[in-house]
Amino acid sequence: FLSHPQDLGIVAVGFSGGQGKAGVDAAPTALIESGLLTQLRDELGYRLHGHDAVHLYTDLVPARDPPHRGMKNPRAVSAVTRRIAEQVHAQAREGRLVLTLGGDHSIAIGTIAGSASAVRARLGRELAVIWVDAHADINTPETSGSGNVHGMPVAFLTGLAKEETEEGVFGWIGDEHRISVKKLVYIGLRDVDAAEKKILRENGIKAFSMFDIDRHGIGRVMEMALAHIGSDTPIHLSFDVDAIDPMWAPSTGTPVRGGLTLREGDFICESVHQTGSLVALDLVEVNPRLERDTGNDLGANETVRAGCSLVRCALGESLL
Ligand code: HAR
Ligand code: MN
Ligand code: MN
Ligand code: MN
Repeated sequence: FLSHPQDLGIVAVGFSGGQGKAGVDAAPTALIESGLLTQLRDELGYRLHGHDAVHLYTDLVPARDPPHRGMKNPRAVSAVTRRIAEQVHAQAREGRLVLTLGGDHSIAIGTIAGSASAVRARLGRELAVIWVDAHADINTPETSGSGNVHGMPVAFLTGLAKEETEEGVFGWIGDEHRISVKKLVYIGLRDVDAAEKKILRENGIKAFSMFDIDRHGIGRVMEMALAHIGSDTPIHLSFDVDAIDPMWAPSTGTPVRGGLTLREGDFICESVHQTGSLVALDLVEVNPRLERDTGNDLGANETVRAGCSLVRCALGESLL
């Protein structure tokens, strides 16, 4: 689906307003400083575009941003994700693979809106999404207990949550930006709110929890996940580092024990790469500050290292 498969559009996003913990905004710089982009260029042979800037979008954050439908920082998240959608769309329109380095998971409202609209415009196709996460991130503003928008992106992207009018805070999200619940697959779930379980059930959304991975093994789960999407469908992989067990990725805002091993995470990325259908990739929720501030530099570094490995695997490092 890519006209320039060796060209990689980079969108580095230091944004943390979708949740309450500072430090996730420092992830793109930490990932880049640990050598990720150099590796993609020198070892995997990608031509990089847009990699000169880490976007903080401070100009888009309003001084006053009171809750809207219970959402925290609604205008900031809306303005930033809208800008991200434009950036991702512009890269994807060129037929490039797009890599977004977050940032908290609210930014996926922008990345997926941007790649879904570009895939529609460029190929007339619907985008499939593989969402790898401990969490389902499918709360509506009304079902969310936290008000954190990083727990809601999938609801906005599938149209399960909407604004009444285009003037509403997230009113810029239109049909061209949305994905079908039928083309969405979850992997790694283990901390899903009761209201989210109801949403998954009622909409028949395909989800492979940690239970399914233990039962079938990650190999079979990936076969089933990719079969559900169907071959010959462009894929956006949105990878929340908290899907990986805190043993390897402790430096993240909402760690949940009992997660994927590092190898299972890499395997998911390798399997998606192998389809040849990957058009966009997000790596989110790396927060290098959390462990560092408690004196655990190792925990922060390991998390960054896990993130780099996932990205390289999705971009073909394991190919022989
Ligand atoms: N479900 C909870 C909420 O809505 C926690 C969501 C945590 N989300 C992330 N991203 N860390 O996956 O607030
Ligand atoms: Mn998430
Ligand atoms: Mn998560
Ligand atoms: Mn929970």
